[in-house]
Amino acid sequence: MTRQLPIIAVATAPGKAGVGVVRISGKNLEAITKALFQKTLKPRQANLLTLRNSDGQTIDQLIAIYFSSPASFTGEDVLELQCHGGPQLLELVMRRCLELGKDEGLVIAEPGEFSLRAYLNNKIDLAQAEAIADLIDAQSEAAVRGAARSLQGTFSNDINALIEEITQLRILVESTLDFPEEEIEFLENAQARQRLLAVKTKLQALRAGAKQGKILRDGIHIVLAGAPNVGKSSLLNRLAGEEVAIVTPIAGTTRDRVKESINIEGVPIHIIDTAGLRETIDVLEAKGIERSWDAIRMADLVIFLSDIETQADAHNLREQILSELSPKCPVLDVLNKVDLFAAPPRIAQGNILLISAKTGHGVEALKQKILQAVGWAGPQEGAILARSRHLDCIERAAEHIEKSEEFAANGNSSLELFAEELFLAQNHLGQITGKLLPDDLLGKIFSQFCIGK
Ligand SMILES: Nc1nc2c(ncn2[C@@H]2O[C@H](COP(=O)(O)OP(=O)(O)OP(=O)(O)O)[C@@H](O)[C@H]2O)c(=O)[nH]1
Ligand SMILES: [Mg+2]
Repeated sequence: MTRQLPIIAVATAPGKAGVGVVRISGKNLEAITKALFQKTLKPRQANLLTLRNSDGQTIDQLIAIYFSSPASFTGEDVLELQCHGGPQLLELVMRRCLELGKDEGLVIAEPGEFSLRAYLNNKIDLAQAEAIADLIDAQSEAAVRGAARSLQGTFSNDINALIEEITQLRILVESTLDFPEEEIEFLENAQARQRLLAVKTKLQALRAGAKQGKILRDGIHIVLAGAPNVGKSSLLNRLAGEEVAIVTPIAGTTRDRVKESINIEGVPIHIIDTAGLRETIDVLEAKGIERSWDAIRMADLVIFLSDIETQADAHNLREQILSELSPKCPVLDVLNKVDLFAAPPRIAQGNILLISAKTGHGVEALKQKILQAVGWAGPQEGAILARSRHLDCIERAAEHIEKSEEFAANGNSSLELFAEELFLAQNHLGQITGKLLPDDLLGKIFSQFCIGK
């Protein structure tokens, strides 16, 4: 993946557009530029130029901008060609560039290779490179803002500051180890205790922020589950604001899973409507129900829907669902069809939500409950976008800090173990920004990017 050859790719999305950008990056692009336009270009200036094929015929009139290393996105020389945005035209431009860049070894970029080069040349760190991909994929305004903040380095700066704090603590330990004759207990050293506390507090704040950031990036996978005919598909349609699933009075209408994504307060919510759960001899329906169970097992949150008129039958089914779920997965109990009653009936259990998929009654409250159940803390000043990878690293770091605290409390005999745990915590944090990340993992992360990024 870390080739030294110059690379080329279309940087804009496939399809027709006013403008399409072709980007070339390499150690030295002067020769390629000269071959394309018969001249060298002053860096950072827009040049209106004509690209011609081998017969001298015009391929396109375009704007070319040359960025000299290291002042470019990748840190290498970059030539950006702003062409007209037709897929065929861009194909011709690419082909001509490859032809004229052949002697220089110009090749088509691999997915994520521009960002990888930016990372390897220290233009951005790994969390920032990931933020570029996340910014492009962002599904809501809040996600765009979060990704932009991560890209600007807000998240990385917090990580680096924490790594620095741990370094300071390690320096303190090392100096204590160097002077064993000074028989003060390490944690009695007020500075050490204070520093450890500061590290813990910061780590907690980072973890909370990353958790929110992960929800904002990945969203929540919700499964609508329940007996046939309770109104699961009607609820999906209500939440989606359109008729995505078929609704009929026949029990067993939904056979396959129906998926729809919406967003609530900027949080992406991926909803799966499933086949109603019941014993059946219908082979097709049984297949659908099997898929319902698969979806339930994978859910971040299950909405267990019952019909207010037949709710008494639902108890066993609910127990069965609970037995299939991980204990971490919340279940929201919802009773549908309250519109069948002139006045909303009194419900004995406090935590059950009453709704009507038909009239929309209670659906806004349900949306709020959904966000609450998955721990969404609402829009936050300075929120970032985060990935599970980041959260894993933070949680591992937190485990090591916790262990370190135990060792430190054991007195000076365990101080070396204390220092070791600090070192491990630092390592995990360093993996977020890419320091100390194994190469294979690096390749894996960048290969998930699209070509041209
Ligand atoms: N009065 C009333 N009827 C509803 C409501 N929600 C759904 N229904 C009706 O209940 C019937 C079943 O609705 P669906 O949404 O298909 O139910 P389902 O749970 O998806 O059913 P299956 O796909 O068979 O499992 C339809 O006739 C709906 O019109 C509601 O809030 N009030
Ligand atoms: Mg249905």
